[in-house]
Amino acid sequence: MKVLMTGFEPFDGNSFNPSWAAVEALQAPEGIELRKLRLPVVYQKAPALLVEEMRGWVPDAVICVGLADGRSEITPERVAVNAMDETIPDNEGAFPHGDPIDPDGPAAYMTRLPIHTITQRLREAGIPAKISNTAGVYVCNNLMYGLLRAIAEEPLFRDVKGGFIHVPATKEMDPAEGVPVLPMETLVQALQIAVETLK
Ligand code: PCA
Repeated sequence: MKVLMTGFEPFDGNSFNPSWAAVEALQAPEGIELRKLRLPVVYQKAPALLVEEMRGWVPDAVICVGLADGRSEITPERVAVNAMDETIPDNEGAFPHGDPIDPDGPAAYMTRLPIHTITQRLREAGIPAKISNTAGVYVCNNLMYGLLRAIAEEPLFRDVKGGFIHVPATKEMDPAEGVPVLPMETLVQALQIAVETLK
């Protein structure tokens, strides 16, 4: 089974993004061929780079990972919405205020990952986890929307399982006081479990 995993470069003044660090540290579970892609926090580029990689390799599954600073659990995302509206610009200065990702696209796309099973297995392993009902309105949501649109529209990707998982901050990024953190090993273990759930 071929699985593509992505994480993000740092953004918003941070010098570290645990999403990419966790993906980078992940070992391919038995029977899984794993490819990893580090994506820029840029609305226009992240989904395009992902879809380009998918066209070249056609994975069976795609798990995109991003940081959700302030969350205390691993949160598999249920839905991507057709909006860009964060209070900070992306890493190239794009700063949309409520614009649609795709003016002709549907309001939302639902995940194609088994998020209930993933969440349950994470909890069984003692990892704090919860399904999230919003991936936000920033570059992570934008990437998830682009991924699910490609799966919905391109016949090549018809059977691809795909979706997004947000992870909490870790101490390596030196978060502001009071921001919940999980150990980096826990993030890596959580992604391992998520990938194994797809087998
Ligand atoms: N988190 C941001 C973008 C990149 C990342 O790791 C988000 O949640 O949109």
